[in-house]
Amino acid sequence: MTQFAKSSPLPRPGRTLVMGVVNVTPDSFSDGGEWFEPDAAIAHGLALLAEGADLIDVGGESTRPGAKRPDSAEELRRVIPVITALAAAGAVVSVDTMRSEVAAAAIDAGAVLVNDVSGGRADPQMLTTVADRGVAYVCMHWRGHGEDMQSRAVYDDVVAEVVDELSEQVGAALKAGIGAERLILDPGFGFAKTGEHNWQLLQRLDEIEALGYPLLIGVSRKTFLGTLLADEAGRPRPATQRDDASMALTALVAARGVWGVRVHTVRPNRDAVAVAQRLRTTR
Ligand code: PMM
Repeated sequence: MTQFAKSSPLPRPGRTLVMGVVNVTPDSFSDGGEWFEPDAAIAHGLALLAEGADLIDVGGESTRPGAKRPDSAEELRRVIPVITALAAAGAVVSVDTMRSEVAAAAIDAGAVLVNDVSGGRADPQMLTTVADRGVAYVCMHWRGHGEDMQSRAVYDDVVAEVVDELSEQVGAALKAGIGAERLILDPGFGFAKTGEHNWQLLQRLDEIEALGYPLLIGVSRKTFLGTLLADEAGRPRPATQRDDASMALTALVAARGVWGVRVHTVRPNRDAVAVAQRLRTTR
């Protein structure tokens, strides 16, 4: 198990970390409803842990385009029992939330990383909450909530604009007091991005890496892979049948040494990381 203590620098074990996803939601695009009951979510998290997940990311709000937000009481009801149980079982837990209130309760329940897909833009208290608690923070590129985010997928140069906007978000995080050694960046694949934007970001990942922070890559099961793998009639490949393609991308980004991948299946992605790592370290 990767050591990931509060108030200490991020673990960097020399290979890409694998973050397994537990969506405690009725409506996530990739696995909506499958793990909505707390017992099912806990069992799923434990299964991912047994497969070798370095972290378990627990979320209670679907961020799919067009999704309606649960209120914070409902989000807390969804995630806190699951985080409590997984942390007690020894998992390194991250909480996928845009709300400072949920982040704070999740940290109290044992989470050691806050994965904020809004990168501090959704809740003005988020950055100071994370700074005060001294936990690690995933700062993702974000332009707005799910209900209208795809209308914001307009760029002259997506990579340059993501770099600029993420730099702004990083500046705010540092100003709020989050230690640079606890920051992880994420380009936000599919968040106010078309498939073409996602491919450009993957192609030019070096420009995001140049910001100098560890990178988390979340492409698992996303729509652009469904489009890539569409059948002859043009029907996109369903989300749960995109895992092999997701794993291929894991191998490619692990080969360049990204800090982590956020994925729905753990064992095949751990294997992909092992292959990439073996090649990377062969002289
Ligand atoms: N994607 C989703 C949710 N949370 N967090 C980070 N850091 N990066 C992502 O790309 C990301 C995320 C949406 O996917 P899901 O509904 O399958 O969880």
